[in-house]
Amino acid sequence: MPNSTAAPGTPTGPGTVLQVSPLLPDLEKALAERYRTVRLHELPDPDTDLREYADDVVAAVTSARYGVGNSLMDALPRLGAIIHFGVGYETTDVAHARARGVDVSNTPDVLTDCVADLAVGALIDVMRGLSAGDRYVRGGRWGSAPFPLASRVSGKRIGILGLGRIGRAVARRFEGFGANIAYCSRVPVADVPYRHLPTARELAAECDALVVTVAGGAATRGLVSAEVLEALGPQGYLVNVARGSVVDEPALVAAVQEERIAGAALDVFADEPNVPRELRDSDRVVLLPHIASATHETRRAMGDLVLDNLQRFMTEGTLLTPVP
Ligand code: 8YV
Repeated sequence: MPNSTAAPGTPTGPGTVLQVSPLLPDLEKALAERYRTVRLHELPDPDTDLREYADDVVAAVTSARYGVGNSLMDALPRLGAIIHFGVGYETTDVAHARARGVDVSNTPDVLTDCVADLAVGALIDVMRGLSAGDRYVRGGRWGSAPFPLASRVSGKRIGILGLGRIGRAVARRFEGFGANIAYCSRVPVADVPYRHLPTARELAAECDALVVTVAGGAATRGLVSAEVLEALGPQGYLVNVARGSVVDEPALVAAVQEERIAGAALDVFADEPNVPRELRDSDRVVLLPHIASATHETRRAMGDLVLDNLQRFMTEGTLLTPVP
């Protein structure tokens, strides 16, 4: 029988793993083979049906998109770990988890290269008009109207908003483009050769392209405001591979429509999968369905890191990559 009085964080007996959201098929299979796993999202009536398992759940596996809400956490008396598939974990209230003795992990590092690759590709796309050029050829317009000239990428001033692992990887890549790189973060980062600017507005005013790589959550909500977009200006481009919440989306829509910025390449949105019609209708915007980490290699590595965290927790009661 599960010990319903065990302190959170203490894996007494094997315990049940709660899978909170859909995950990669291979990861779901491994969870089901290795642990007694309950898929919350597949229960006919999750709130009621969970009661049958709640006392036995010791770990929850979820994705950056869903996290674990406080009421779910509170319904699981033996919960000791929340393991996220993804580097972002703003959908889980970490302070609430810690207060309950629940440890939290994410999947850093393994996705850094792919996210940085995509940020660079997205900026080249919007500045050189790759997707727009593709639409032009497919639409049979080649030959009837000239394709407009684009903006050079090499040698430009690139501003990185949030110089964490992903921001640094983006910066390193743009070094190869002879870019002049500056960044904004709460405190200057030691050991980087890039110029630090204290505010997003100052950074935007001093760059040709602003690449957003800062973590999501309350602290960064609306950081790319109307004022920041104004500072970026009609020759400036925005790339967002972080979270839709970081950008004031209505302000961005207005800036795109009124041609107050040159363009934007967006992998994330305020209300995914819903993308404002004004953005979908604009040729100055490159739109991607939140795919920055979505390669076979990286998603496999993220899944492996989830399993490694879970195994460590189930055997030793600790996590391999706890969130800071
Ligand atoms: C994934 C992400 O799309 O790592 C993150 O924070 O946003 C992406 O890598 C996400 O984990 C899937 O839910």
